[in-house]
Amino acid sequence: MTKLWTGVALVSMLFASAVSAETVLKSSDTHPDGYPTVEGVKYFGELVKERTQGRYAVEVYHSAQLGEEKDTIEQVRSGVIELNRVSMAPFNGTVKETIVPALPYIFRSEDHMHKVMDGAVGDQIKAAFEPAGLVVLAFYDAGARSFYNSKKPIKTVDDIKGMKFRVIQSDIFVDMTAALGANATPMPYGEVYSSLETGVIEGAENNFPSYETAKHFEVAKYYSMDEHTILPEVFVMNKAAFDKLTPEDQEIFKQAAKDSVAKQRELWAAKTAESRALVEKAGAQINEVEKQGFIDAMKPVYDKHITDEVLKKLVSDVQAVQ
Ligand code: GTR
Repeated sequence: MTKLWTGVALVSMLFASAVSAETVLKSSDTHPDGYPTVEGVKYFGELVKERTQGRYAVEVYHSAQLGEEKDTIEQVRSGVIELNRVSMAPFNGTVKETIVPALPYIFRSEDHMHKVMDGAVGDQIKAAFEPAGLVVLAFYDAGARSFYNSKKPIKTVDDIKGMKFRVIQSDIFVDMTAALGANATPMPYGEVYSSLETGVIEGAENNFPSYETAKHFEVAKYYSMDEHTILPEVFVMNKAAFDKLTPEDQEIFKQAAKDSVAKQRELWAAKTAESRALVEKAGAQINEVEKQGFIDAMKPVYDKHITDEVLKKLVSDVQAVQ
C-alpha cells in the first residue's frame, strides 16, 4: 500500500513537472550583456515567464554567441532559434518596406520616428515581415547613426569625399555613402574593430552606444554627428513558433513586447548619454556637421530606391506624421 502510494505520488509528480515544464525560447543579439536591446529582450522574457506562470521563458544569447546578424536572421527564419533582435537594415533586401525607415533623414527626430513606428506605418512594416516567416514583436530604439573615422573631423560633405567606411549590410547604406562621394564596404559588425585597426577601412557609422561598447572609439576617434539615419531595431519571432501559441499566449507575448518597448526606450536614453560621456572622456572628438549639405546630397538614394507605389505612399505617409 505504502509502496503503491509512493508510486502514484511519484508518477503524478513527474506528470506535473512535465506539463509545467517551461519551454525555453532562444533569442540572439550581437551586443554585450547589459546593452539596452539585450535588457529589453530579457525584460520581455521576465514578463512572459510571469504571465504564463512559468510555461515559457527566454534565454538571450548576447555578444553574437550565435553568430553575426545575417546568420542569425537565417536561424530565426528557419526556426533554429525562436527569437532575434537585430537592426532592420539587413532586411532591406528581403522586406522592401524596411527600406523606408532606413532612408537618410526620413525622420525629423526620434520623437517623429516613435510616432511613425507606433502608428499605422509601423503596423504596415510589421505585417510585411510575415511573408519572410517572421512576426515582429517590437521596434526598439537605436538612436541616430553617424560617421566616425580615424583620420579627421568631418564637417562638410567635401570632408568625407573619397574616404572608406564600413557600413551596415544594406544597399541603402552603400548608396547613401556613395551619394556623399565616399566608399562603402558592407561587413559584419564583429569585423569592424580589426578592420579599423589594420586600416582596411578608415571609418564606420553607428550610434553612440555601439561606438562605445564595440570599442570602435579606440581606433576611430573622430565622431561627426551627421545623424544620417534614425533606424529602429526590430525584435522578431519565428512565425511558425508564434502560430503554435494559443491565442491567449499570443496576446501575452504581444503585450509583454509592448511593455518592453517602454523599458528599452528608457534604457536607451540613459545609455546614449553614458556612452557619449565615456568616449569623450577616453579622448574621442565629437563634432557637429553642416547637416543641410548631407541632407541635400541624399536625393539620389530616394530616386533609386523609392520607385514603386507602395514605397512612394509609405514615404509620404511618414512625412505626413506630425
Ligand atoms: C547597431 C545595431 C546592431 C548592428 C550594428 C551594425 O547599431 O544595434 O544590431 O546592426 O549596429 O552596425 O552592424
